[in-house]
Amino acid sequence: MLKSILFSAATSALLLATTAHAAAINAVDAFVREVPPGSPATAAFMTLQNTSDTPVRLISADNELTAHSELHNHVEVDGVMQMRQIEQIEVPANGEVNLAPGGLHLMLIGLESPVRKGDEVALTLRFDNGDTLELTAPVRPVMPMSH
Ligand SMILES: [Cu+2]
Repeated sequence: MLKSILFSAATSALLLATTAHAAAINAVDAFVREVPPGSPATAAFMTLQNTSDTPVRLISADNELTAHSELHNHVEVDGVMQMRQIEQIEVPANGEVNLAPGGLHLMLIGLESPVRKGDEVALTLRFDNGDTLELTAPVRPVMPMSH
């Protein structure tokens, strides 16, 4: 009996040790753009910070509001800013990348209910080093964008 208790305690300690590795990526100042009722999509913005010595890439995301989340950037085409879906967003080693209105962003596509200031949206970010980051972003109004 004692032996099995000791064994299970040791197993638990081992599990804790393996899951408690330091995450390389932090997300700060995350927020989701307030959009008028009926909008088909909104966007999430944040600063991703990498505290490790190797670049880490954001490769996919989920959000609690819509079935689809896409990584987007803005590019200028013939003097007009357009959104483009991109494969990944790199966070440089010991550096950071800004997801901000008019630039990189996480697109939340397929809204079925309004997104209002004061709401909070749970986001899950997945990185190419195997890390997953869960965060909650408050909804805020943003100055009008080109899309
Ligand atoms: Cu977009």
